[in-house]
Amino acid sequence: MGQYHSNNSVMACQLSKKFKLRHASCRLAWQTDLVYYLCFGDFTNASSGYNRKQRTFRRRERPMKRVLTIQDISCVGKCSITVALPLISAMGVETAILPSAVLSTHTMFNNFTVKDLTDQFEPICKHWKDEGIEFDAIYTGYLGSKEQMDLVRHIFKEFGGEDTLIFIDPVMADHGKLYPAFDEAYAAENAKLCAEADIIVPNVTEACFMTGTEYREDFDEAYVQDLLQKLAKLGAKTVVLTGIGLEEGKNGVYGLDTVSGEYFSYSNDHVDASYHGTGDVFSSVSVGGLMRGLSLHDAFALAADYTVETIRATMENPDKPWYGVDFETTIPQLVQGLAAKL
Ligand code: PXL
Repeated sequence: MGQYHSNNSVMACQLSKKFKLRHASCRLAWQTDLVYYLCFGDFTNASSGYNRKQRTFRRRERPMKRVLTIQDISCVGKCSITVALPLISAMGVETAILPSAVLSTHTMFNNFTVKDLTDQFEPICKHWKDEGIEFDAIYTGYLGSKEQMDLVRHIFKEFGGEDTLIFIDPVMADHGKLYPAFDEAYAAENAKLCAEADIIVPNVTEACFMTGTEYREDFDEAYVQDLLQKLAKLGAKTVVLTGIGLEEGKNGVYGLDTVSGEYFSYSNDHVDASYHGTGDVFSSVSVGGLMRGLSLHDAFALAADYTVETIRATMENPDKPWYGVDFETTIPQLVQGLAAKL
């Protein structure tokens, strides 16, 4: 597992210069915040600091939240980072990326190429540490290997303070099957990683693989609640199942707050179409909403509504894309939907 040592001897002579620079930039940031406060009477999205210990969102005085998302870059295919970056940014949240791999396309295409970037995690994170960079949330999606998950766990420790939201989408399977790159051992590792999270958002297939539960297409509320209880035992604080339709023609999320023991749910119309990357759309909007200070319920509702709206828009596209959704056309609605909930 990688360690992030800082090479103090090499850097010693530059430290005082660096400190002065950083001090100056902090002062500038503080002054910018103050000017903003005096002009608008509030900080842009200052109410969304997430306190891990107290599990509350408290006021923080950073005018724009910064999310780190760790997942692959699929150059073509509209998933992972190419979805997270535009959507979270459009929601007014800075989006930093740590690419886990570069693929020519996502893995539903044939003959895709892959360049694993695990060896870049350590130097990139070391540089961030040296620069004093912090994150308000760390959001992980599709990862490539157990080794990467170990490094991600380390990143949670290094960059995940009390106020940092850890949001894990354990992307690895759908419709009862693991994606081509993964096996059951990978699912077991994903289950261990989920123990570190504040919020996890598996679909039913992923939840079944992580908890050793038999997968069912046709399920009822008792099955969903049982699955949530098993997920809760993995250790995350809030566990949310996506793709849950308990009523005819409905689809949505069903979650459990493991501290209060309360279940919650939200559903929208079921749209009879399946596209890659819709889970990434849902997770990205949820993270963006939480960073903008929305409650869990409002963030998930916004994400569910936006995902349905985007699937509908995609179905209207005469080109009939099969590999990803046309989120580009619905970004204005996302921004409006967010504004209505703020
Ligand atoms: O959207 C999930 C996803 C992310 N990244 C890659 C994928 C997939 C789903 O197939 O292949 C590389």
